[in-house]
Amino acid sequence: MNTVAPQAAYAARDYKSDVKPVWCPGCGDYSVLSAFTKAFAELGLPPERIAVISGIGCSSRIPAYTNTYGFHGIHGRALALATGLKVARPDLSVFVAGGDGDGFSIGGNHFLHACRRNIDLTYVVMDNRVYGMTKGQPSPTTEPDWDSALSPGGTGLRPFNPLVIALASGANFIARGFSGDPNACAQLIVEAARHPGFSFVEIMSPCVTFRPDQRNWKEMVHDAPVTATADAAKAARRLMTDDGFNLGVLYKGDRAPYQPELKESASIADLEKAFQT
Ligand SMILES: Cc1ncc(C[n+]2csc(CCOP(=O)(O)OP(=O)(O)O)c2C)c(N)n1
Ligand code: SF4
Repeated sequence: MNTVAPQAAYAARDYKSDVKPVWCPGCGDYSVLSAFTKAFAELGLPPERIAVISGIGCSSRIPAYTNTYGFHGIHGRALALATGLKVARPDLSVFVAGGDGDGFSIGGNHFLHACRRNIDLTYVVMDNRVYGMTKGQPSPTTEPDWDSALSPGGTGLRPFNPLVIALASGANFIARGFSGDPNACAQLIVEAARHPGFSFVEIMSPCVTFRPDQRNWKEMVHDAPVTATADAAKAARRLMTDDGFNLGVLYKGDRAPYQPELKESASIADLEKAFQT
């Protein structure tokens, strides 16, 4: 990551905006916001050297609540925006935040290619296995038997395993956290940001309104019994048999990040002229 030398000591509060979050009381995303600001303080980055980019969803509101640069973009396009920004401004530390619907449904294709490109970005998905903002539709990570008014009897569909897909697509760092432990999540974000290339952190963040059953996650999560591996085949075997509740850094690859050389681009007027001929 293109971090700059810390110029002053920062506290987590220095990265909080004065916009009050509108999440439901008890939503896991409050803790993820706190994890982000703690991580920024630990990284010692001046707010103006950070950009937080998101799509649309409850979780995608994060940029409004941080006082770094930010862009609350369009649904499923956070990684496309962040890729363009990082390529144009490699001096910025670019963080991407969003939900499982944003990242794996409408944004699924961008997720695959962001992993494949391995640009130096830190992508944090607040996975609540539901579309919270639009009132409870199943997402790609929803359990097949989750019965709800909008999916009576469950979808019956096999859920997506984002960590396995990230690994197969080329992500260079893969971790899972739980919002119930914001300090541990902050550490994962710090480690992800320091690791070169595309880092993917899934944070299990309960939607207490549409998935009150997820309050049980605090009893189900546990530290991964193994330390992170750099061996993709070994990581694949572990992730394929993962119970979905293992927390920690699960894969740390050594692929060199992609950073295209910046070239002087043609002006719009020149491009228009070229198209007309
Ligand atoms: C192009 C487009 N399609 C659909 C929507 C409606 N929409 C807004 S947020 C959302 C899903 C949000 O779910 P998720 O990303 O899981 O975030 P959460 O709200 O659970 O944090 C959808 C379908 C939209 N805003 N734009
Ligand atoms: S609907 Fe769910 S995800 Fe959205 S703010 Fe409420 S608890 Fe959080």
